[in-house]
Amino acid sequence: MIIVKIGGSVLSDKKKKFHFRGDVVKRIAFEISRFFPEERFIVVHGGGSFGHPLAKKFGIREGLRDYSSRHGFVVTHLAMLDLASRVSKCFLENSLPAFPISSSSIFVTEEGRIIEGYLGTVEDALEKEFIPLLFGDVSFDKKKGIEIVSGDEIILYLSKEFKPEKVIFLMDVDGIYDKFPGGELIREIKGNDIRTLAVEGSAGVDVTGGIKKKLEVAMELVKHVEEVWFVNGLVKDRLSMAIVGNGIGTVVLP
Ligand code: IP8
Repeated sequence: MIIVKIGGSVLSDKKKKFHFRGDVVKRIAFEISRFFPEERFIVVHGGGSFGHPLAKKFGIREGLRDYSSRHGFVVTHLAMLDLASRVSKCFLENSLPAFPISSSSIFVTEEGRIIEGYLGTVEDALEKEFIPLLFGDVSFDKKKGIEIVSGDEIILYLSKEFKPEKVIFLMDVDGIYDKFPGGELIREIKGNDIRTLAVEGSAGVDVTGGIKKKLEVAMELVKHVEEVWFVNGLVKDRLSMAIVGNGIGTVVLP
């Protein structure tokens, strides 16, 4: 099994509200169609310019406070459903049955970390040769009432449960740099060496931590996964190359 994260910065220009790169997502789906169904996939996508600006506007991460936060919770979820439906249609156009599953319906968080998950629907979808399509979403949270559950947190949870051979993060740059901007691309790094890197931020609005959070997740992921790839999802064939194992990007190894 391979888990692919389509980063929000690949799906959309995070600086433009409700921006969607349909052509890019169709091409990503096409690349996956070369390997499916012989290889099983779970696809997770980020919030991009659909989820993050709304989560920020309504202060979702500040927890449940008043009617406005409830309103914002619904509006943010609806925007993510809209995005997931667009992604799913791009997959269908490539004859891939990507079935959207709302993360808010199957995960419960505590301060944004998943503490309970119902994976029966994901398992059923996999068993029946669908591609489960999950996405960063709002969540009901044990401590704060409401929160955001990021796609990266979802990938961590799924990887602990399903132990995929690979997790591939699609981003809008070629991989992880030792310094950004201006540094060198790191081709290979061990999970434990990640803490030596000084990487900051992400472009546009990102309420769930950007590249720094991704690296923390990668450190944790290599305890359950053999290879974690970071490749450029905007460049044709980078995903395919990572799938076959000779990718251009950064591979994090245990
Ligand atoms: O882009 C965040 O998911 P991420 C989802 O994977 C929302 O961190 C709703 C902002």
